[in-house]
Amino acid sequence: MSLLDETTYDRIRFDQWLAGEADGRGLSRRHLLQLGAAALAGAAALPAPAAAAAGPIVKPLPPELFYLHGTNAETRWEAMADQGYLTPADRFFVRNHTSTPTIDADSWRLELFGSGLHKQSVTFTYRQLRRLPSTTYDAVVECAGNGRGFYTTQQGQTVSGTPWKLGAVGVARWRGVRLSTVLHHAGLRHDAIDILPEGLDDQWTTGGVNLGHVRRALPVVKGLHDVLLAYEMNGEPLPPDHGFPVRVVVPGWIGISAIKWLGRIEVSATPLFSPWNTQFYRLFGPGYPAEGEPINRQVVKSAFEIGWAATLSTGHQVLRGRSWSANGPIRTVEVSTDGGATWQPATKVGPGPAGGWQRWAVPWNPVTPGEYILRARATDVHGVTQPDQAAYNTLGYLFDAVVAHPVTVVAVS
Ligand SMILES: Nc1nc2c(c(=O)[nH]1)N[C@H]1C(S)=C(S)[C@@H](COP(=O)(O)O)O[C@H]1N2
Ligand SMILES: [Mo]
Repeated sequence: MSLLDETTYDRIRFDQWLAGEADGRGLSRRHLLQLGAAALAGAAALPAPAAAAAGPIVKPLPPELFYLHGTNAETRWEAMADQGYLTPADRFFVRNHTSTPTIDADSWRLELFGSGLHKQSVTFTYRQLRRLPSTTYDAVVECAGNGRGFYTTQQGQTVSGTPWKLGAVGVARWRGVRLSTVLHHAGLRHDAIDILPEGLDDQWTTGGVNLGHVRRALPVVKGLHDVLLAYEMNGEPLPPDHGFPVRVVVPGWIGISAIKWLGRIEVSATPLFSPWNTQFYRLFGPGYPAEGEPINRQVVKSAFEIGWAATLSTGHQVLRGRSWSANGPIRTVEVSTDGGATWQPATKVGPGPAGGWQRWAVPWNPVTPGEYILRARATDVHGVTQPDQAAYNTLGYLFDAVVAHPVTVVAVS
């Protein structure tokens, strides 16, 4: 059992939290158990965000690149056609609990504090962070609710939360300083076990309860392993919507771990927890205990780089898409254009490293105009294949089923 594994970690901390050993900051067990019953009401009952003058998202959101969902913007998959391996920042999805804050890098400070440090508190300026040795890697950021809309539209089930199609995912090249470097500079005690990064965006209120700043705990072992405090995305300073001046990147873990607009990190010698561990990002519903199951790592998914219900032409063409898995690289992708009766293997395009995605292509030659359903089904290196049905949970996380993608084929005139 390794705390590097999100499920193991969550299970252990949750038990500690129930036993009163983990600091849940004001969350009561009674409150949590109500959630089992009320999970459906949870995210759906979000009050409209206080309208910031500039709107919740700063960057342009042209309708050909994004679907809008309240404070969030979803990448349209047709906007990934003809793009390279990385998702360009101008079309990367945005998931904001409230609004993108405006932060001045010169006056910004990162504060580390808590019982896991030798000193009471240590602060870093933006300049100081940028002077520390840097690391660059490519990593997926994917919302745990990506694909949620298909629980309803494809499986006829009621879920709460943003009804994303498959566009709440992106891969970027992140550059920054390793959290391990920052922790060592700050003076990490050997008995430190948990860290809790917290955002500088507004506190979040849901169901009439102010849950405070967006934050989610992770174990020090994961923090020392591969977590990055990123200040660049695809070779440019982080855009405001993606966490300027500094965000957390947690490879393999669900999107909520990647705290944007990082302001404070609690480092603790005792277990830490937040509502983003106990109340959200858990699996609730029939078949799950009242207190929910810890969420697993992200699941295997595939998407065509084609618009939803797009119009295509008869004749020779190439269908392109991407598949990804948090378990490791993608081994195979199969595509069906005939309602799942037959499947043909797709050809891999370019690299498909662990922690990223695999681009693929398959030729198609529809002769007859009409309505078609495209399906793509990936299998990862561990042999995990996308199922026909995703396992239902009320908050609609981890949709992994093969998606039935409708297109209309018209005759070329
Ligand atoms: N401070 C802060 N960090 C945050 C969030 C947020 O609302 N506030 N949203 C989280 C969620 S749920 C996801 S999926 C990712 C999305 O990252 P992106 O907006 O850069 O795509 O950021 C995470 N980090
Ligand atoms: Mo998310």
